[in-house]
Amino acid sequence: MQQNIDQVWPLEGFVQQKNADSGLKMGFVGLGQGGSKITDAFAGIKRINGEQVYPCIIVNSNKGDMNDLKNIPARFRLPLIGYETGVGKDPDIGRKAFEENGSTIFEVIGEEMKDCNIIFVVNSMGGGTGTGAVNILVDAIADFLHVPVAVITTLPRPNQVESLNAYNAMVELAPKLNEIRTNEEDDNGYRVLQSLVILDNEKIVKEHSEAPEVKNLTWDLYSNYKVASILHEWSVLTSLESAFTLDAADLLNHIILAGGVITFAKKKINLEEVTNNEDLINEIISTYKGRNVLANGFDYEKDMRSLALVVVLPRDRKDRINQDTLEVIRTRMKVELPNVDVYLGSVTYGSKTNAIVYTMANMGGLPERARNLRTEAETLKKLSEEREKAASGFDMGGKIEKKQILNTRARLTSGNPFDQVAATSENDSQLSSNRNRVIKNNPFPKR
Ligand SMILES: Nc1nc2c(ncn2[C@@H]2O[C@H](COP(=O)(O)OP(=O)(O)OP(=O)(O)O)[C@@H](O)[C@H]2O)c(=O)[nH]1
Ligand SMILES: [Mg+2]
Repeated sequence: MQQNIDQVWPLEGFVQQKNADSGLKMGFVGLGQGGSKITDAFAGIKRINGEQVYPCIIVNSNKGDMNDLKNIPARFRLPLIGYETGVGKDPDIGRKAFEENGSTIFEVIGEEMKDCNIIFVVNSMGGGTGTGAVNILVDAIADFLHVPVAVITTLPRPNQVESLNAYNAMVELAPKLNEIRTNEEDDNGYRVLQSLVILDNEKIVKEHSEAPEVKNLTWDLYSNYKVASILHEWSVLTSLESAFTLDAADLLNHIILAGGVITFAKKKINLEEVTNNEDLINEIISTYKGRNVLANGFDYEKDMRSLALVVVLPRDRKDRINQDTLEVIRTRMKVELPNVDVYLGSVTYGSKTNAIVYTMANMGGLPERARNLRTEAETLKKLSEEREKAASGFDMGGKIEKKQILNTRARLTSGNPFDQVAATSENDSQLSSNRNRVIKNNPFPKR
């Protein structure tokens, strides 16, 4: 597999290893502009021969917005016909646009993704297209395609219109994580939404502007490559041979398809610096609590249900972690997180010095920003109403009475002098027909 995305985003060296493959068969459907751009990053993940690893489709109203995409083939850029000028940040119109065009879109998704382990619907909350379409597409895939469906979404930076749109769509989406519907054919239950990955744009923009992790990339592309690379690296990790594997089925059944919010953490440990085994174990265990670049404010103690942890070790130093070490880690984590199921694995790669620790957790609760979204939307709405009330406005006061100074002669003479001039019987009828014509074209309603 290629070692970078779009020649700009480096992936970890193990993706190039012999036999490295994508252990998770994932499909991505991007809705609206943000959703399309994130999906484009997944479409940039290629095999050595240039073939795309994951099937990707995007849907958008505005054709101009599709021009920035680098990787999605033209036949998988599906337009919302009838809404070419966009939907103007109105999710109700976005939903309608998707419903009217849904039949073709759903057919293409079915053809391309029916064999996937999971389909990710990808959108950015806040606008009209992605925000309006996300819930109906999740329902449609869950109910009619019978392929597990998850969502990757972004929360907007606080903004009166976008925060409210985002909140209303999240209120509909998040409960689907707990919702089990019954399949009429076999009476079996299925979960509507398997998992939810949240990117908090406010956090990402802030950190990116203060201390960029990668230079020469704008915050949006940075966040898109970040989520695409971490999911892909996990997918490859599950395919690598090892004595202590965490395979794709474990990851799917216990983390990704378990009805929760998914969080990721990744840490590099320089084994030349961390020589003591106890220190190494501490470093590994603390990974999940570390810097989570996508979103923060998770309550790990209260909300974590299950955790996958894989240590990637330099081949020459693979003895640093053996089955015993993994059990020490498991025991220690049991103390720290008593009710959490922990799935451990370890693989090797060609690096000389660095170990990489990956964690993926299934959480039974939302990150802080999402939990506070209602308050945020309400506060912004109130502020805007107050601002409107306090604004100078456009009221210039009532009209000033103007005293008419009347000409004496006019006052003495009554009636229309022209009427009087035209007072022959012939002219009379002509005048009245003219007047009728003028009145017919009058824009103001008759009183
Ligand atoms: N993380 C991330 N967020 C993005 C990206 N592009 C746009 N956004 C954010 O997504 C939010 C919604 O904007 P869009 O995705 O353009 O909205 P849309 O779904 O196309 O809806 P309309 O334009 O109203 O039809 C905004 O808050 C953007 O800042 C991106 O590439 N990455
Ligand atoms: Mg748009």
